[in-house]
Amino acid sequence: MSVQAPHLFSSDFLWGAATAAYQIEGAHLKHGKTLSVVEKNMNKNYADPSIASGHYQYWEKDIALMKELGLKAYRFSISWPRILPDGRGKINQEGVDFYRKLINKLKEYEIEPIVTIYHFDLPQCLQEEYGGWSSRKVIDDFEAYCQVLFTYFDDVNYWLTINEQSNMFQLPYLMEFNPDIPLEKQKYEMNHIMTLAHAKAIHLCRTLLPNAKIGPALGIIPNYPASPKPEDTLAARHADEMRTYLFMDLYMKGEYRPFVWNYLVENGIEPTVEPEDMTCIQSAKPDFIGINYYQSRVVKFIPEDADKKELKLNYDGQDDDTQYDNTPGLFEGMTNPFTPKTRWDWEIDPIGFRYILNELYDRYQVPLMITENGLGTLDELTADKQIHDQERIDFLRDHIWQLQLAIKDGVEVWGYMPWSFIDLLSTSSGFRKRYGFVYIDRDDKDIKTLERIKKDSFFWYQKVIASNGCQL
Ligand code: BGP
Repeated sequence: MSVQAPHLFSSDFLWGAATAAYQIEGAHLKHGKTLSVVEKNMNKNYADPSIASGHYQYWEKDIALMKELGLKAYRFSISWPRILPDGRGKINQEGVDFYRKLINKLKEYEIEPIVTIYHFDLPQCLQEEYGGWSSRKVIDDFEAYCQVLFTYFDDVNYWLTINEQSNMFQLPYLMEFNPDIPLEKQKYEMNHIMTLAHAKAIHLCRTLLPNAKIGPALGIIPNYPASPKPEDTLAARHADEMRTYLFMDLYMKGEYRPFVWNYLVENGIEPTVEPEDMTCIQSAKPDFIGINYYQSRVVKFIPEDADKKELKLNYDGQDDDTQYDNTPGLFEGMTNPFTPKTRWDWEIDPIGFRYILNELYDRYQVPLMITENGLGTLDELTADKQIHDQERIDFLRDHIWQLQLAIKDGVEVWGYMPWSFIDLLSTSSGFRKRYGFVYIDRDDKDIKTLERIKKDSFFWYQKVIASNGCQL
C-alpha cells in the first residue's frame, strides 16, 4: 500500500542514497591501497573489509542499479589510503582512476556525485608516524589530500568534508587514542584539530573550485528529557550542547559554546587553541550541513560521582548489551518508553527528525542535506530470491513524511541520501545488520556469490523518486 503525499519537494530535490568506501569497496590492501585506522580496528567477529560488498569489482553493476532505481544523487566516500597509500606524497594512479571511472559513469547517468572526503579512514601509516588526529601534522596532510581530490575531481559539485566528527570521539574503533594521555583531554584536542582540517578543506575548495558546494556531515541525535523534572530538562539541554551544538557552533559560527568551553576548562580538558585557529575556522562557513539521522535519545541527570562508562568496541546491540552515552555531572542516556526500537535497540523516531531539522535550521539558517537515514536490521532471502523488507519501507516512509513536514515548516533541504544504497559492512555490526535497497548475497563468514538482489524497498523507493516524493 502506498500513501499519497502533498507536493512539497522541489523539482531539483536530490533523491539519493549513500555509502562509504571501507564499507563497500573491498580490495582493502590491493591495487595500491594501504590499511586505514577504521579497517584495522573493526570487530574481528564480523566480516573483514577485504571484500566488503565487492564494489571495487562490481562498481559498474552497482551504478547500473542506481540508474534503474532512478537516483538523482549518490553519496560515496573516497578512501584516503587508496589515493595516497603513504598518507601523503606519491599518488596511487590506480586509485585515482577508480574514482574517475565511477564519477564519469555517474555523470553519464545524470546522477549527481556527492563526495565525502573523510569517512573514518585515516591512513594507518599516519597513525603510526605521528599519532593521527592527535597531531597538528595531520592538518597539512589532510589539506594536501584535499588538493589532490579537488584537482583530479574538479567536476564534482558537492563535497562533504568530514563524516560524523560528533560521533568519532564516542566510538573507539573510529579513532585511536594514546593510553598515556587522559582520554577526555585527547578527545577535545583531536576535535579541535579535526575542525581546523575541515576549515582548511573549505578554504581550499573556495580557491580551487569556487562553484562547488561544501559542508560537513554530522551525526545528530536530539535529546529529550526523561521527565519534566528541571534536572532532566537541563540534562537534555546539556547533552545537546556537548553532542551537537559544540560541533554546529564551531562549523557555523567559528566559536566554542560558552557552556562547553567552561565545562572543558573546569575539567582541565580544553584543547590548545593557537592564535590564528579561530579566525581560520570562523572564515570557513559551510554552504550546507549534512545531517545523519537515525534516532533520538532520552537523557536523565546523573551526578558528578556517578561512574563514567566508555562505549565498548564489541557492541552489537543485543539485549542486555545496550549501551547509553554517559557524562557524570551532566547526563546519561536511557530507553524511551514511547518509541519503538530497531533490532539493535535504536529508537525509531520520525517525529524527532522533523523536530531536529527545525531546530537546526532555526539556529543556523543554512540549507540542510540529509546525508544518512535508514534502518539496520536482519533481512531474509526467501527461497525464490526475494527480500520482503516492509519494516525498512515503513521506516523510510515515516521519515520522508516528517521530512516533507519539516520542509512545509520552512526548513530548506537540498536532498535525501538514505543509508544505504547496497548492503554493506555495518561499522558496528558487520554484515548481519543490513541497510541497503539492494541485498548482497554474503554473510559475515561466507563470501557466497556477492550477487546483487533488489529488495522490496528498492521498488518502493523507485516510485518515491519517480513521483518526486508524492507516492509514499
Ligand atoms: C553512521 C556512519 C555510517 C554507518 C551508519 C550506521 O554513523 O556514518 O558509516 O555505519 O552510521 O551505523 P552502523 O553501521 O554502526 O549500524
